[in-house]
Amino acid sequence: MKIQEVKVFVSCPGRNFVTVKVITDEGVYGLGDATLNGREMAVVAYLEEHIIPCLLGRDPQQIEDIWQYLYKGAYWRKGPVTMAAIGGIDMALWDIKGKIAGLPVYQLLGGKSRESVMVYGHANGETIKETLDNLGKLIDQGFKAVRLQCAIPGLEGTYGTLGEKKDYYELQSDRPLPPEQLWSTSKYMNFIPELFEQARQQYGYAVQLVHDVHSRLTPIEAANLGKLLEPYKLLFLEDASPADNQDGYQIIRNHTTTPLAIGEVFNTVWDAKDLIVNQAIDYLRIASTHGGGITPLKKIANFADMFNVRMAPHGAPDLSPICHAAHAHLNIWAPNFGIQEFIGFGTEKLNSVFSHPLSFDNGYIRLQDKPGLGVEYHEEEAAKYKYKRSYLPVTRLEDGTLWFW
Ligand code: GCO
Ligand code: MG
Repeated sequence: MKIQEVKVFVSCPGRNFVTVKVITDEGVYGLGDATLNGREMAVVAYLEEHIIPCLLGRDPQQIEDIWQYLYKGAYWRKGPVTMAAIGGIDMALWDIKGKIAGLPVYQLLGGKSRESVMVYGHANGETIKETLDNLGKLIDQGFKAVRLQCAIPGLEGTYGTLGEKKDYYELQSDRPLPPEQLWSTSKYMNFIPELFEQARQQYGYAVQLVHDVHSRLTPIEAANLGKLLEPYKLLFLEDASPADNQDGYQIIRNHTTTPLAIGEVFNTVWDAKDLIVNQAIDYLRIASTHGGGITPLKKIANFADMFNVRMAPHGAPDLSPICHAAHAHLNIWAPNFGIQEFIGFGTEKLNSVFSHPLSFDNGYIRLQDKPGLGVEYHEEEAAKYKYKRSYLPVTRLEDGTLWFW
């Protein structure tokens, strides 16, 4: 069996998705997600110019060797563009292997460790009341865990709280440059504990709660926030601080027992090695797409397991259903699976482009048994939705200073 052709599609059924299709000379094909939000076309160029020519004629069943060739064989290793490109190819190769074997990918990884995958939803709001009303709605839908994000009074457009009202992505159709948002650590720190205080008063402790800081705090500020939130027993505090310097997490860890999650911007195990070995975090959020595919994610999960770190893959809507399916297979298998972020199955438009094997059942994701990843990509539908340039927002302090993402 040989790789005959690799196609790259960019489509925008609501958001931009980069989809890879690896086609073999025997007709079997595989699909992968190579979407890098806001940098989509850089990955397309990397795939078309630097990866695809090297793949033609190779045996698609040699997943490990192809991964090593694309990662270790390249002088310019790592980075989000490179790893998303490799991730898209790797997923497609696992999809092919599953189709050849007639088995779902989780069976190839080692089989089921559980029947279904626990998820957390998102409750966002412009006020505490709105956020908590949305929490109530998710609990009614069966969610056992929910992330709470609320706009900070006095700070316009806090990231992650605009929800369906005015999505930051939609805001950009007539604003082709990155939107700008304000940040004030003191306003935030003085407000967030109240959100969780009221959440616990209203809904008790049965529901698991999560909060995403989006890397806006320094380690000592994050340590302080972790302490302030301890009474509310979070499942985890996400991206409390950037981890470009992994040592920073030791400062947070030394001061608080609030569990910590990080990793949605990580690309290789090296971004997390010290965090894992020093047991400075509890959940690792690296995505299959951005971490180079299923091959490295399996190894990272096994490595993290030795240090009591559980997997909680990034599940934002800017990852395509192919990545969500890859996560479902990994999550069903991983002995140290923790929880999956889940924001719903998307719009009709999205579902006309991708069919997937996932369903939501009372707080859990179920995965239908299909060979490979179980996703279909409808090329004609996809062609209707052209790529649209988009940016993630930029953050500034109130005096104009550019701040951490
Ligand atoms: C999350 C994330 C997202 C990201 C987005 C970037 O926890 O889901 O923080 O909101 O910012 O996916 O592309
Ligand atoms: Mg996040």
